Amino acid sequence: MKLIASLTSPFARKVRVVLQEKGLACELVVDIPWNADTTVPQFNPLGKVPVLLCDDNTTLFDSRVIVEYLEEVKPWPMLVPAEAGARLAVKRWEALADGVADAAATVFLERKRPAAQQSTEWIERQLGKIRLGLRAMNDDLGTRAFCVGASFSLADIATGCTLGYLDLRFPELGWRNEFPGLARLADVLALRTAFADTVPPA
Ligand SMILES: N[C@@H](CCC(=O)N[C@@H](CS)C(=O)NCC(=O)O)C(=O)O
Repeated sequence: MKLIASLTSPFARKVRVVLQEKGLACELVVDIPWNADTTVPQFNPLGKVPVLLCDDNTTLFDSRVIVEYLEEVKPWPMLVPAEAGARLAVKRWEALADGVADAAATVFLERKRPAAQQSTEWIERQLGKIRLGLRAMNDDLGTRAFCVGASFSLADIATGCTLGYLDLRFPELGWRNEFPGLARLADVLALRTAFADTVPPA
């Protein structure tokens, strides 16, 4: 298997953490989809990373599909619970964490446009999603050690990757002060090898 990914993408990081947690070998092909020489559209018509090239030449995207595939390929350690209620809760967390990362990436890109073309209304709308999303996750987490139930899951991975992306792109946000539960979770996740090995480069 090969994973086409950029090193700063929170979605690609989620897949890389899952691969490592499961002990699955996969060649990493770094490709920045914004560069003129990107090969990503050859594998994903949407031009987005991550893309997984399977050994039978199938291409898989997006990150949620890839993670579901990896869970099938190697069910242990189990990152998505088998029980329906817990499974839905994990998928919901993943959707929320990915949504916050999406809003953050949108703000990052909007702020890179020439100042005269930027929409402050659009940026505020996305920042609102980030704030409300973080608040919902922090409230849901409460004092538990993990996002869903009593064990580490894909929900923690998705959340950790989104928080890592906020640290990278929005250090001024100060989310740790406002959301201490998430800060505690991020500190615990940072101790895992899979997280430490995939910290996005500054
Ligand atoms: N929902 C997708 C989101 C992927 C995504 O937005 N990737 C960004 C990098 S963080 C990208 O490749 N953007 C390039 C583009 O939009 O053209 C997933 O989970 O894989």
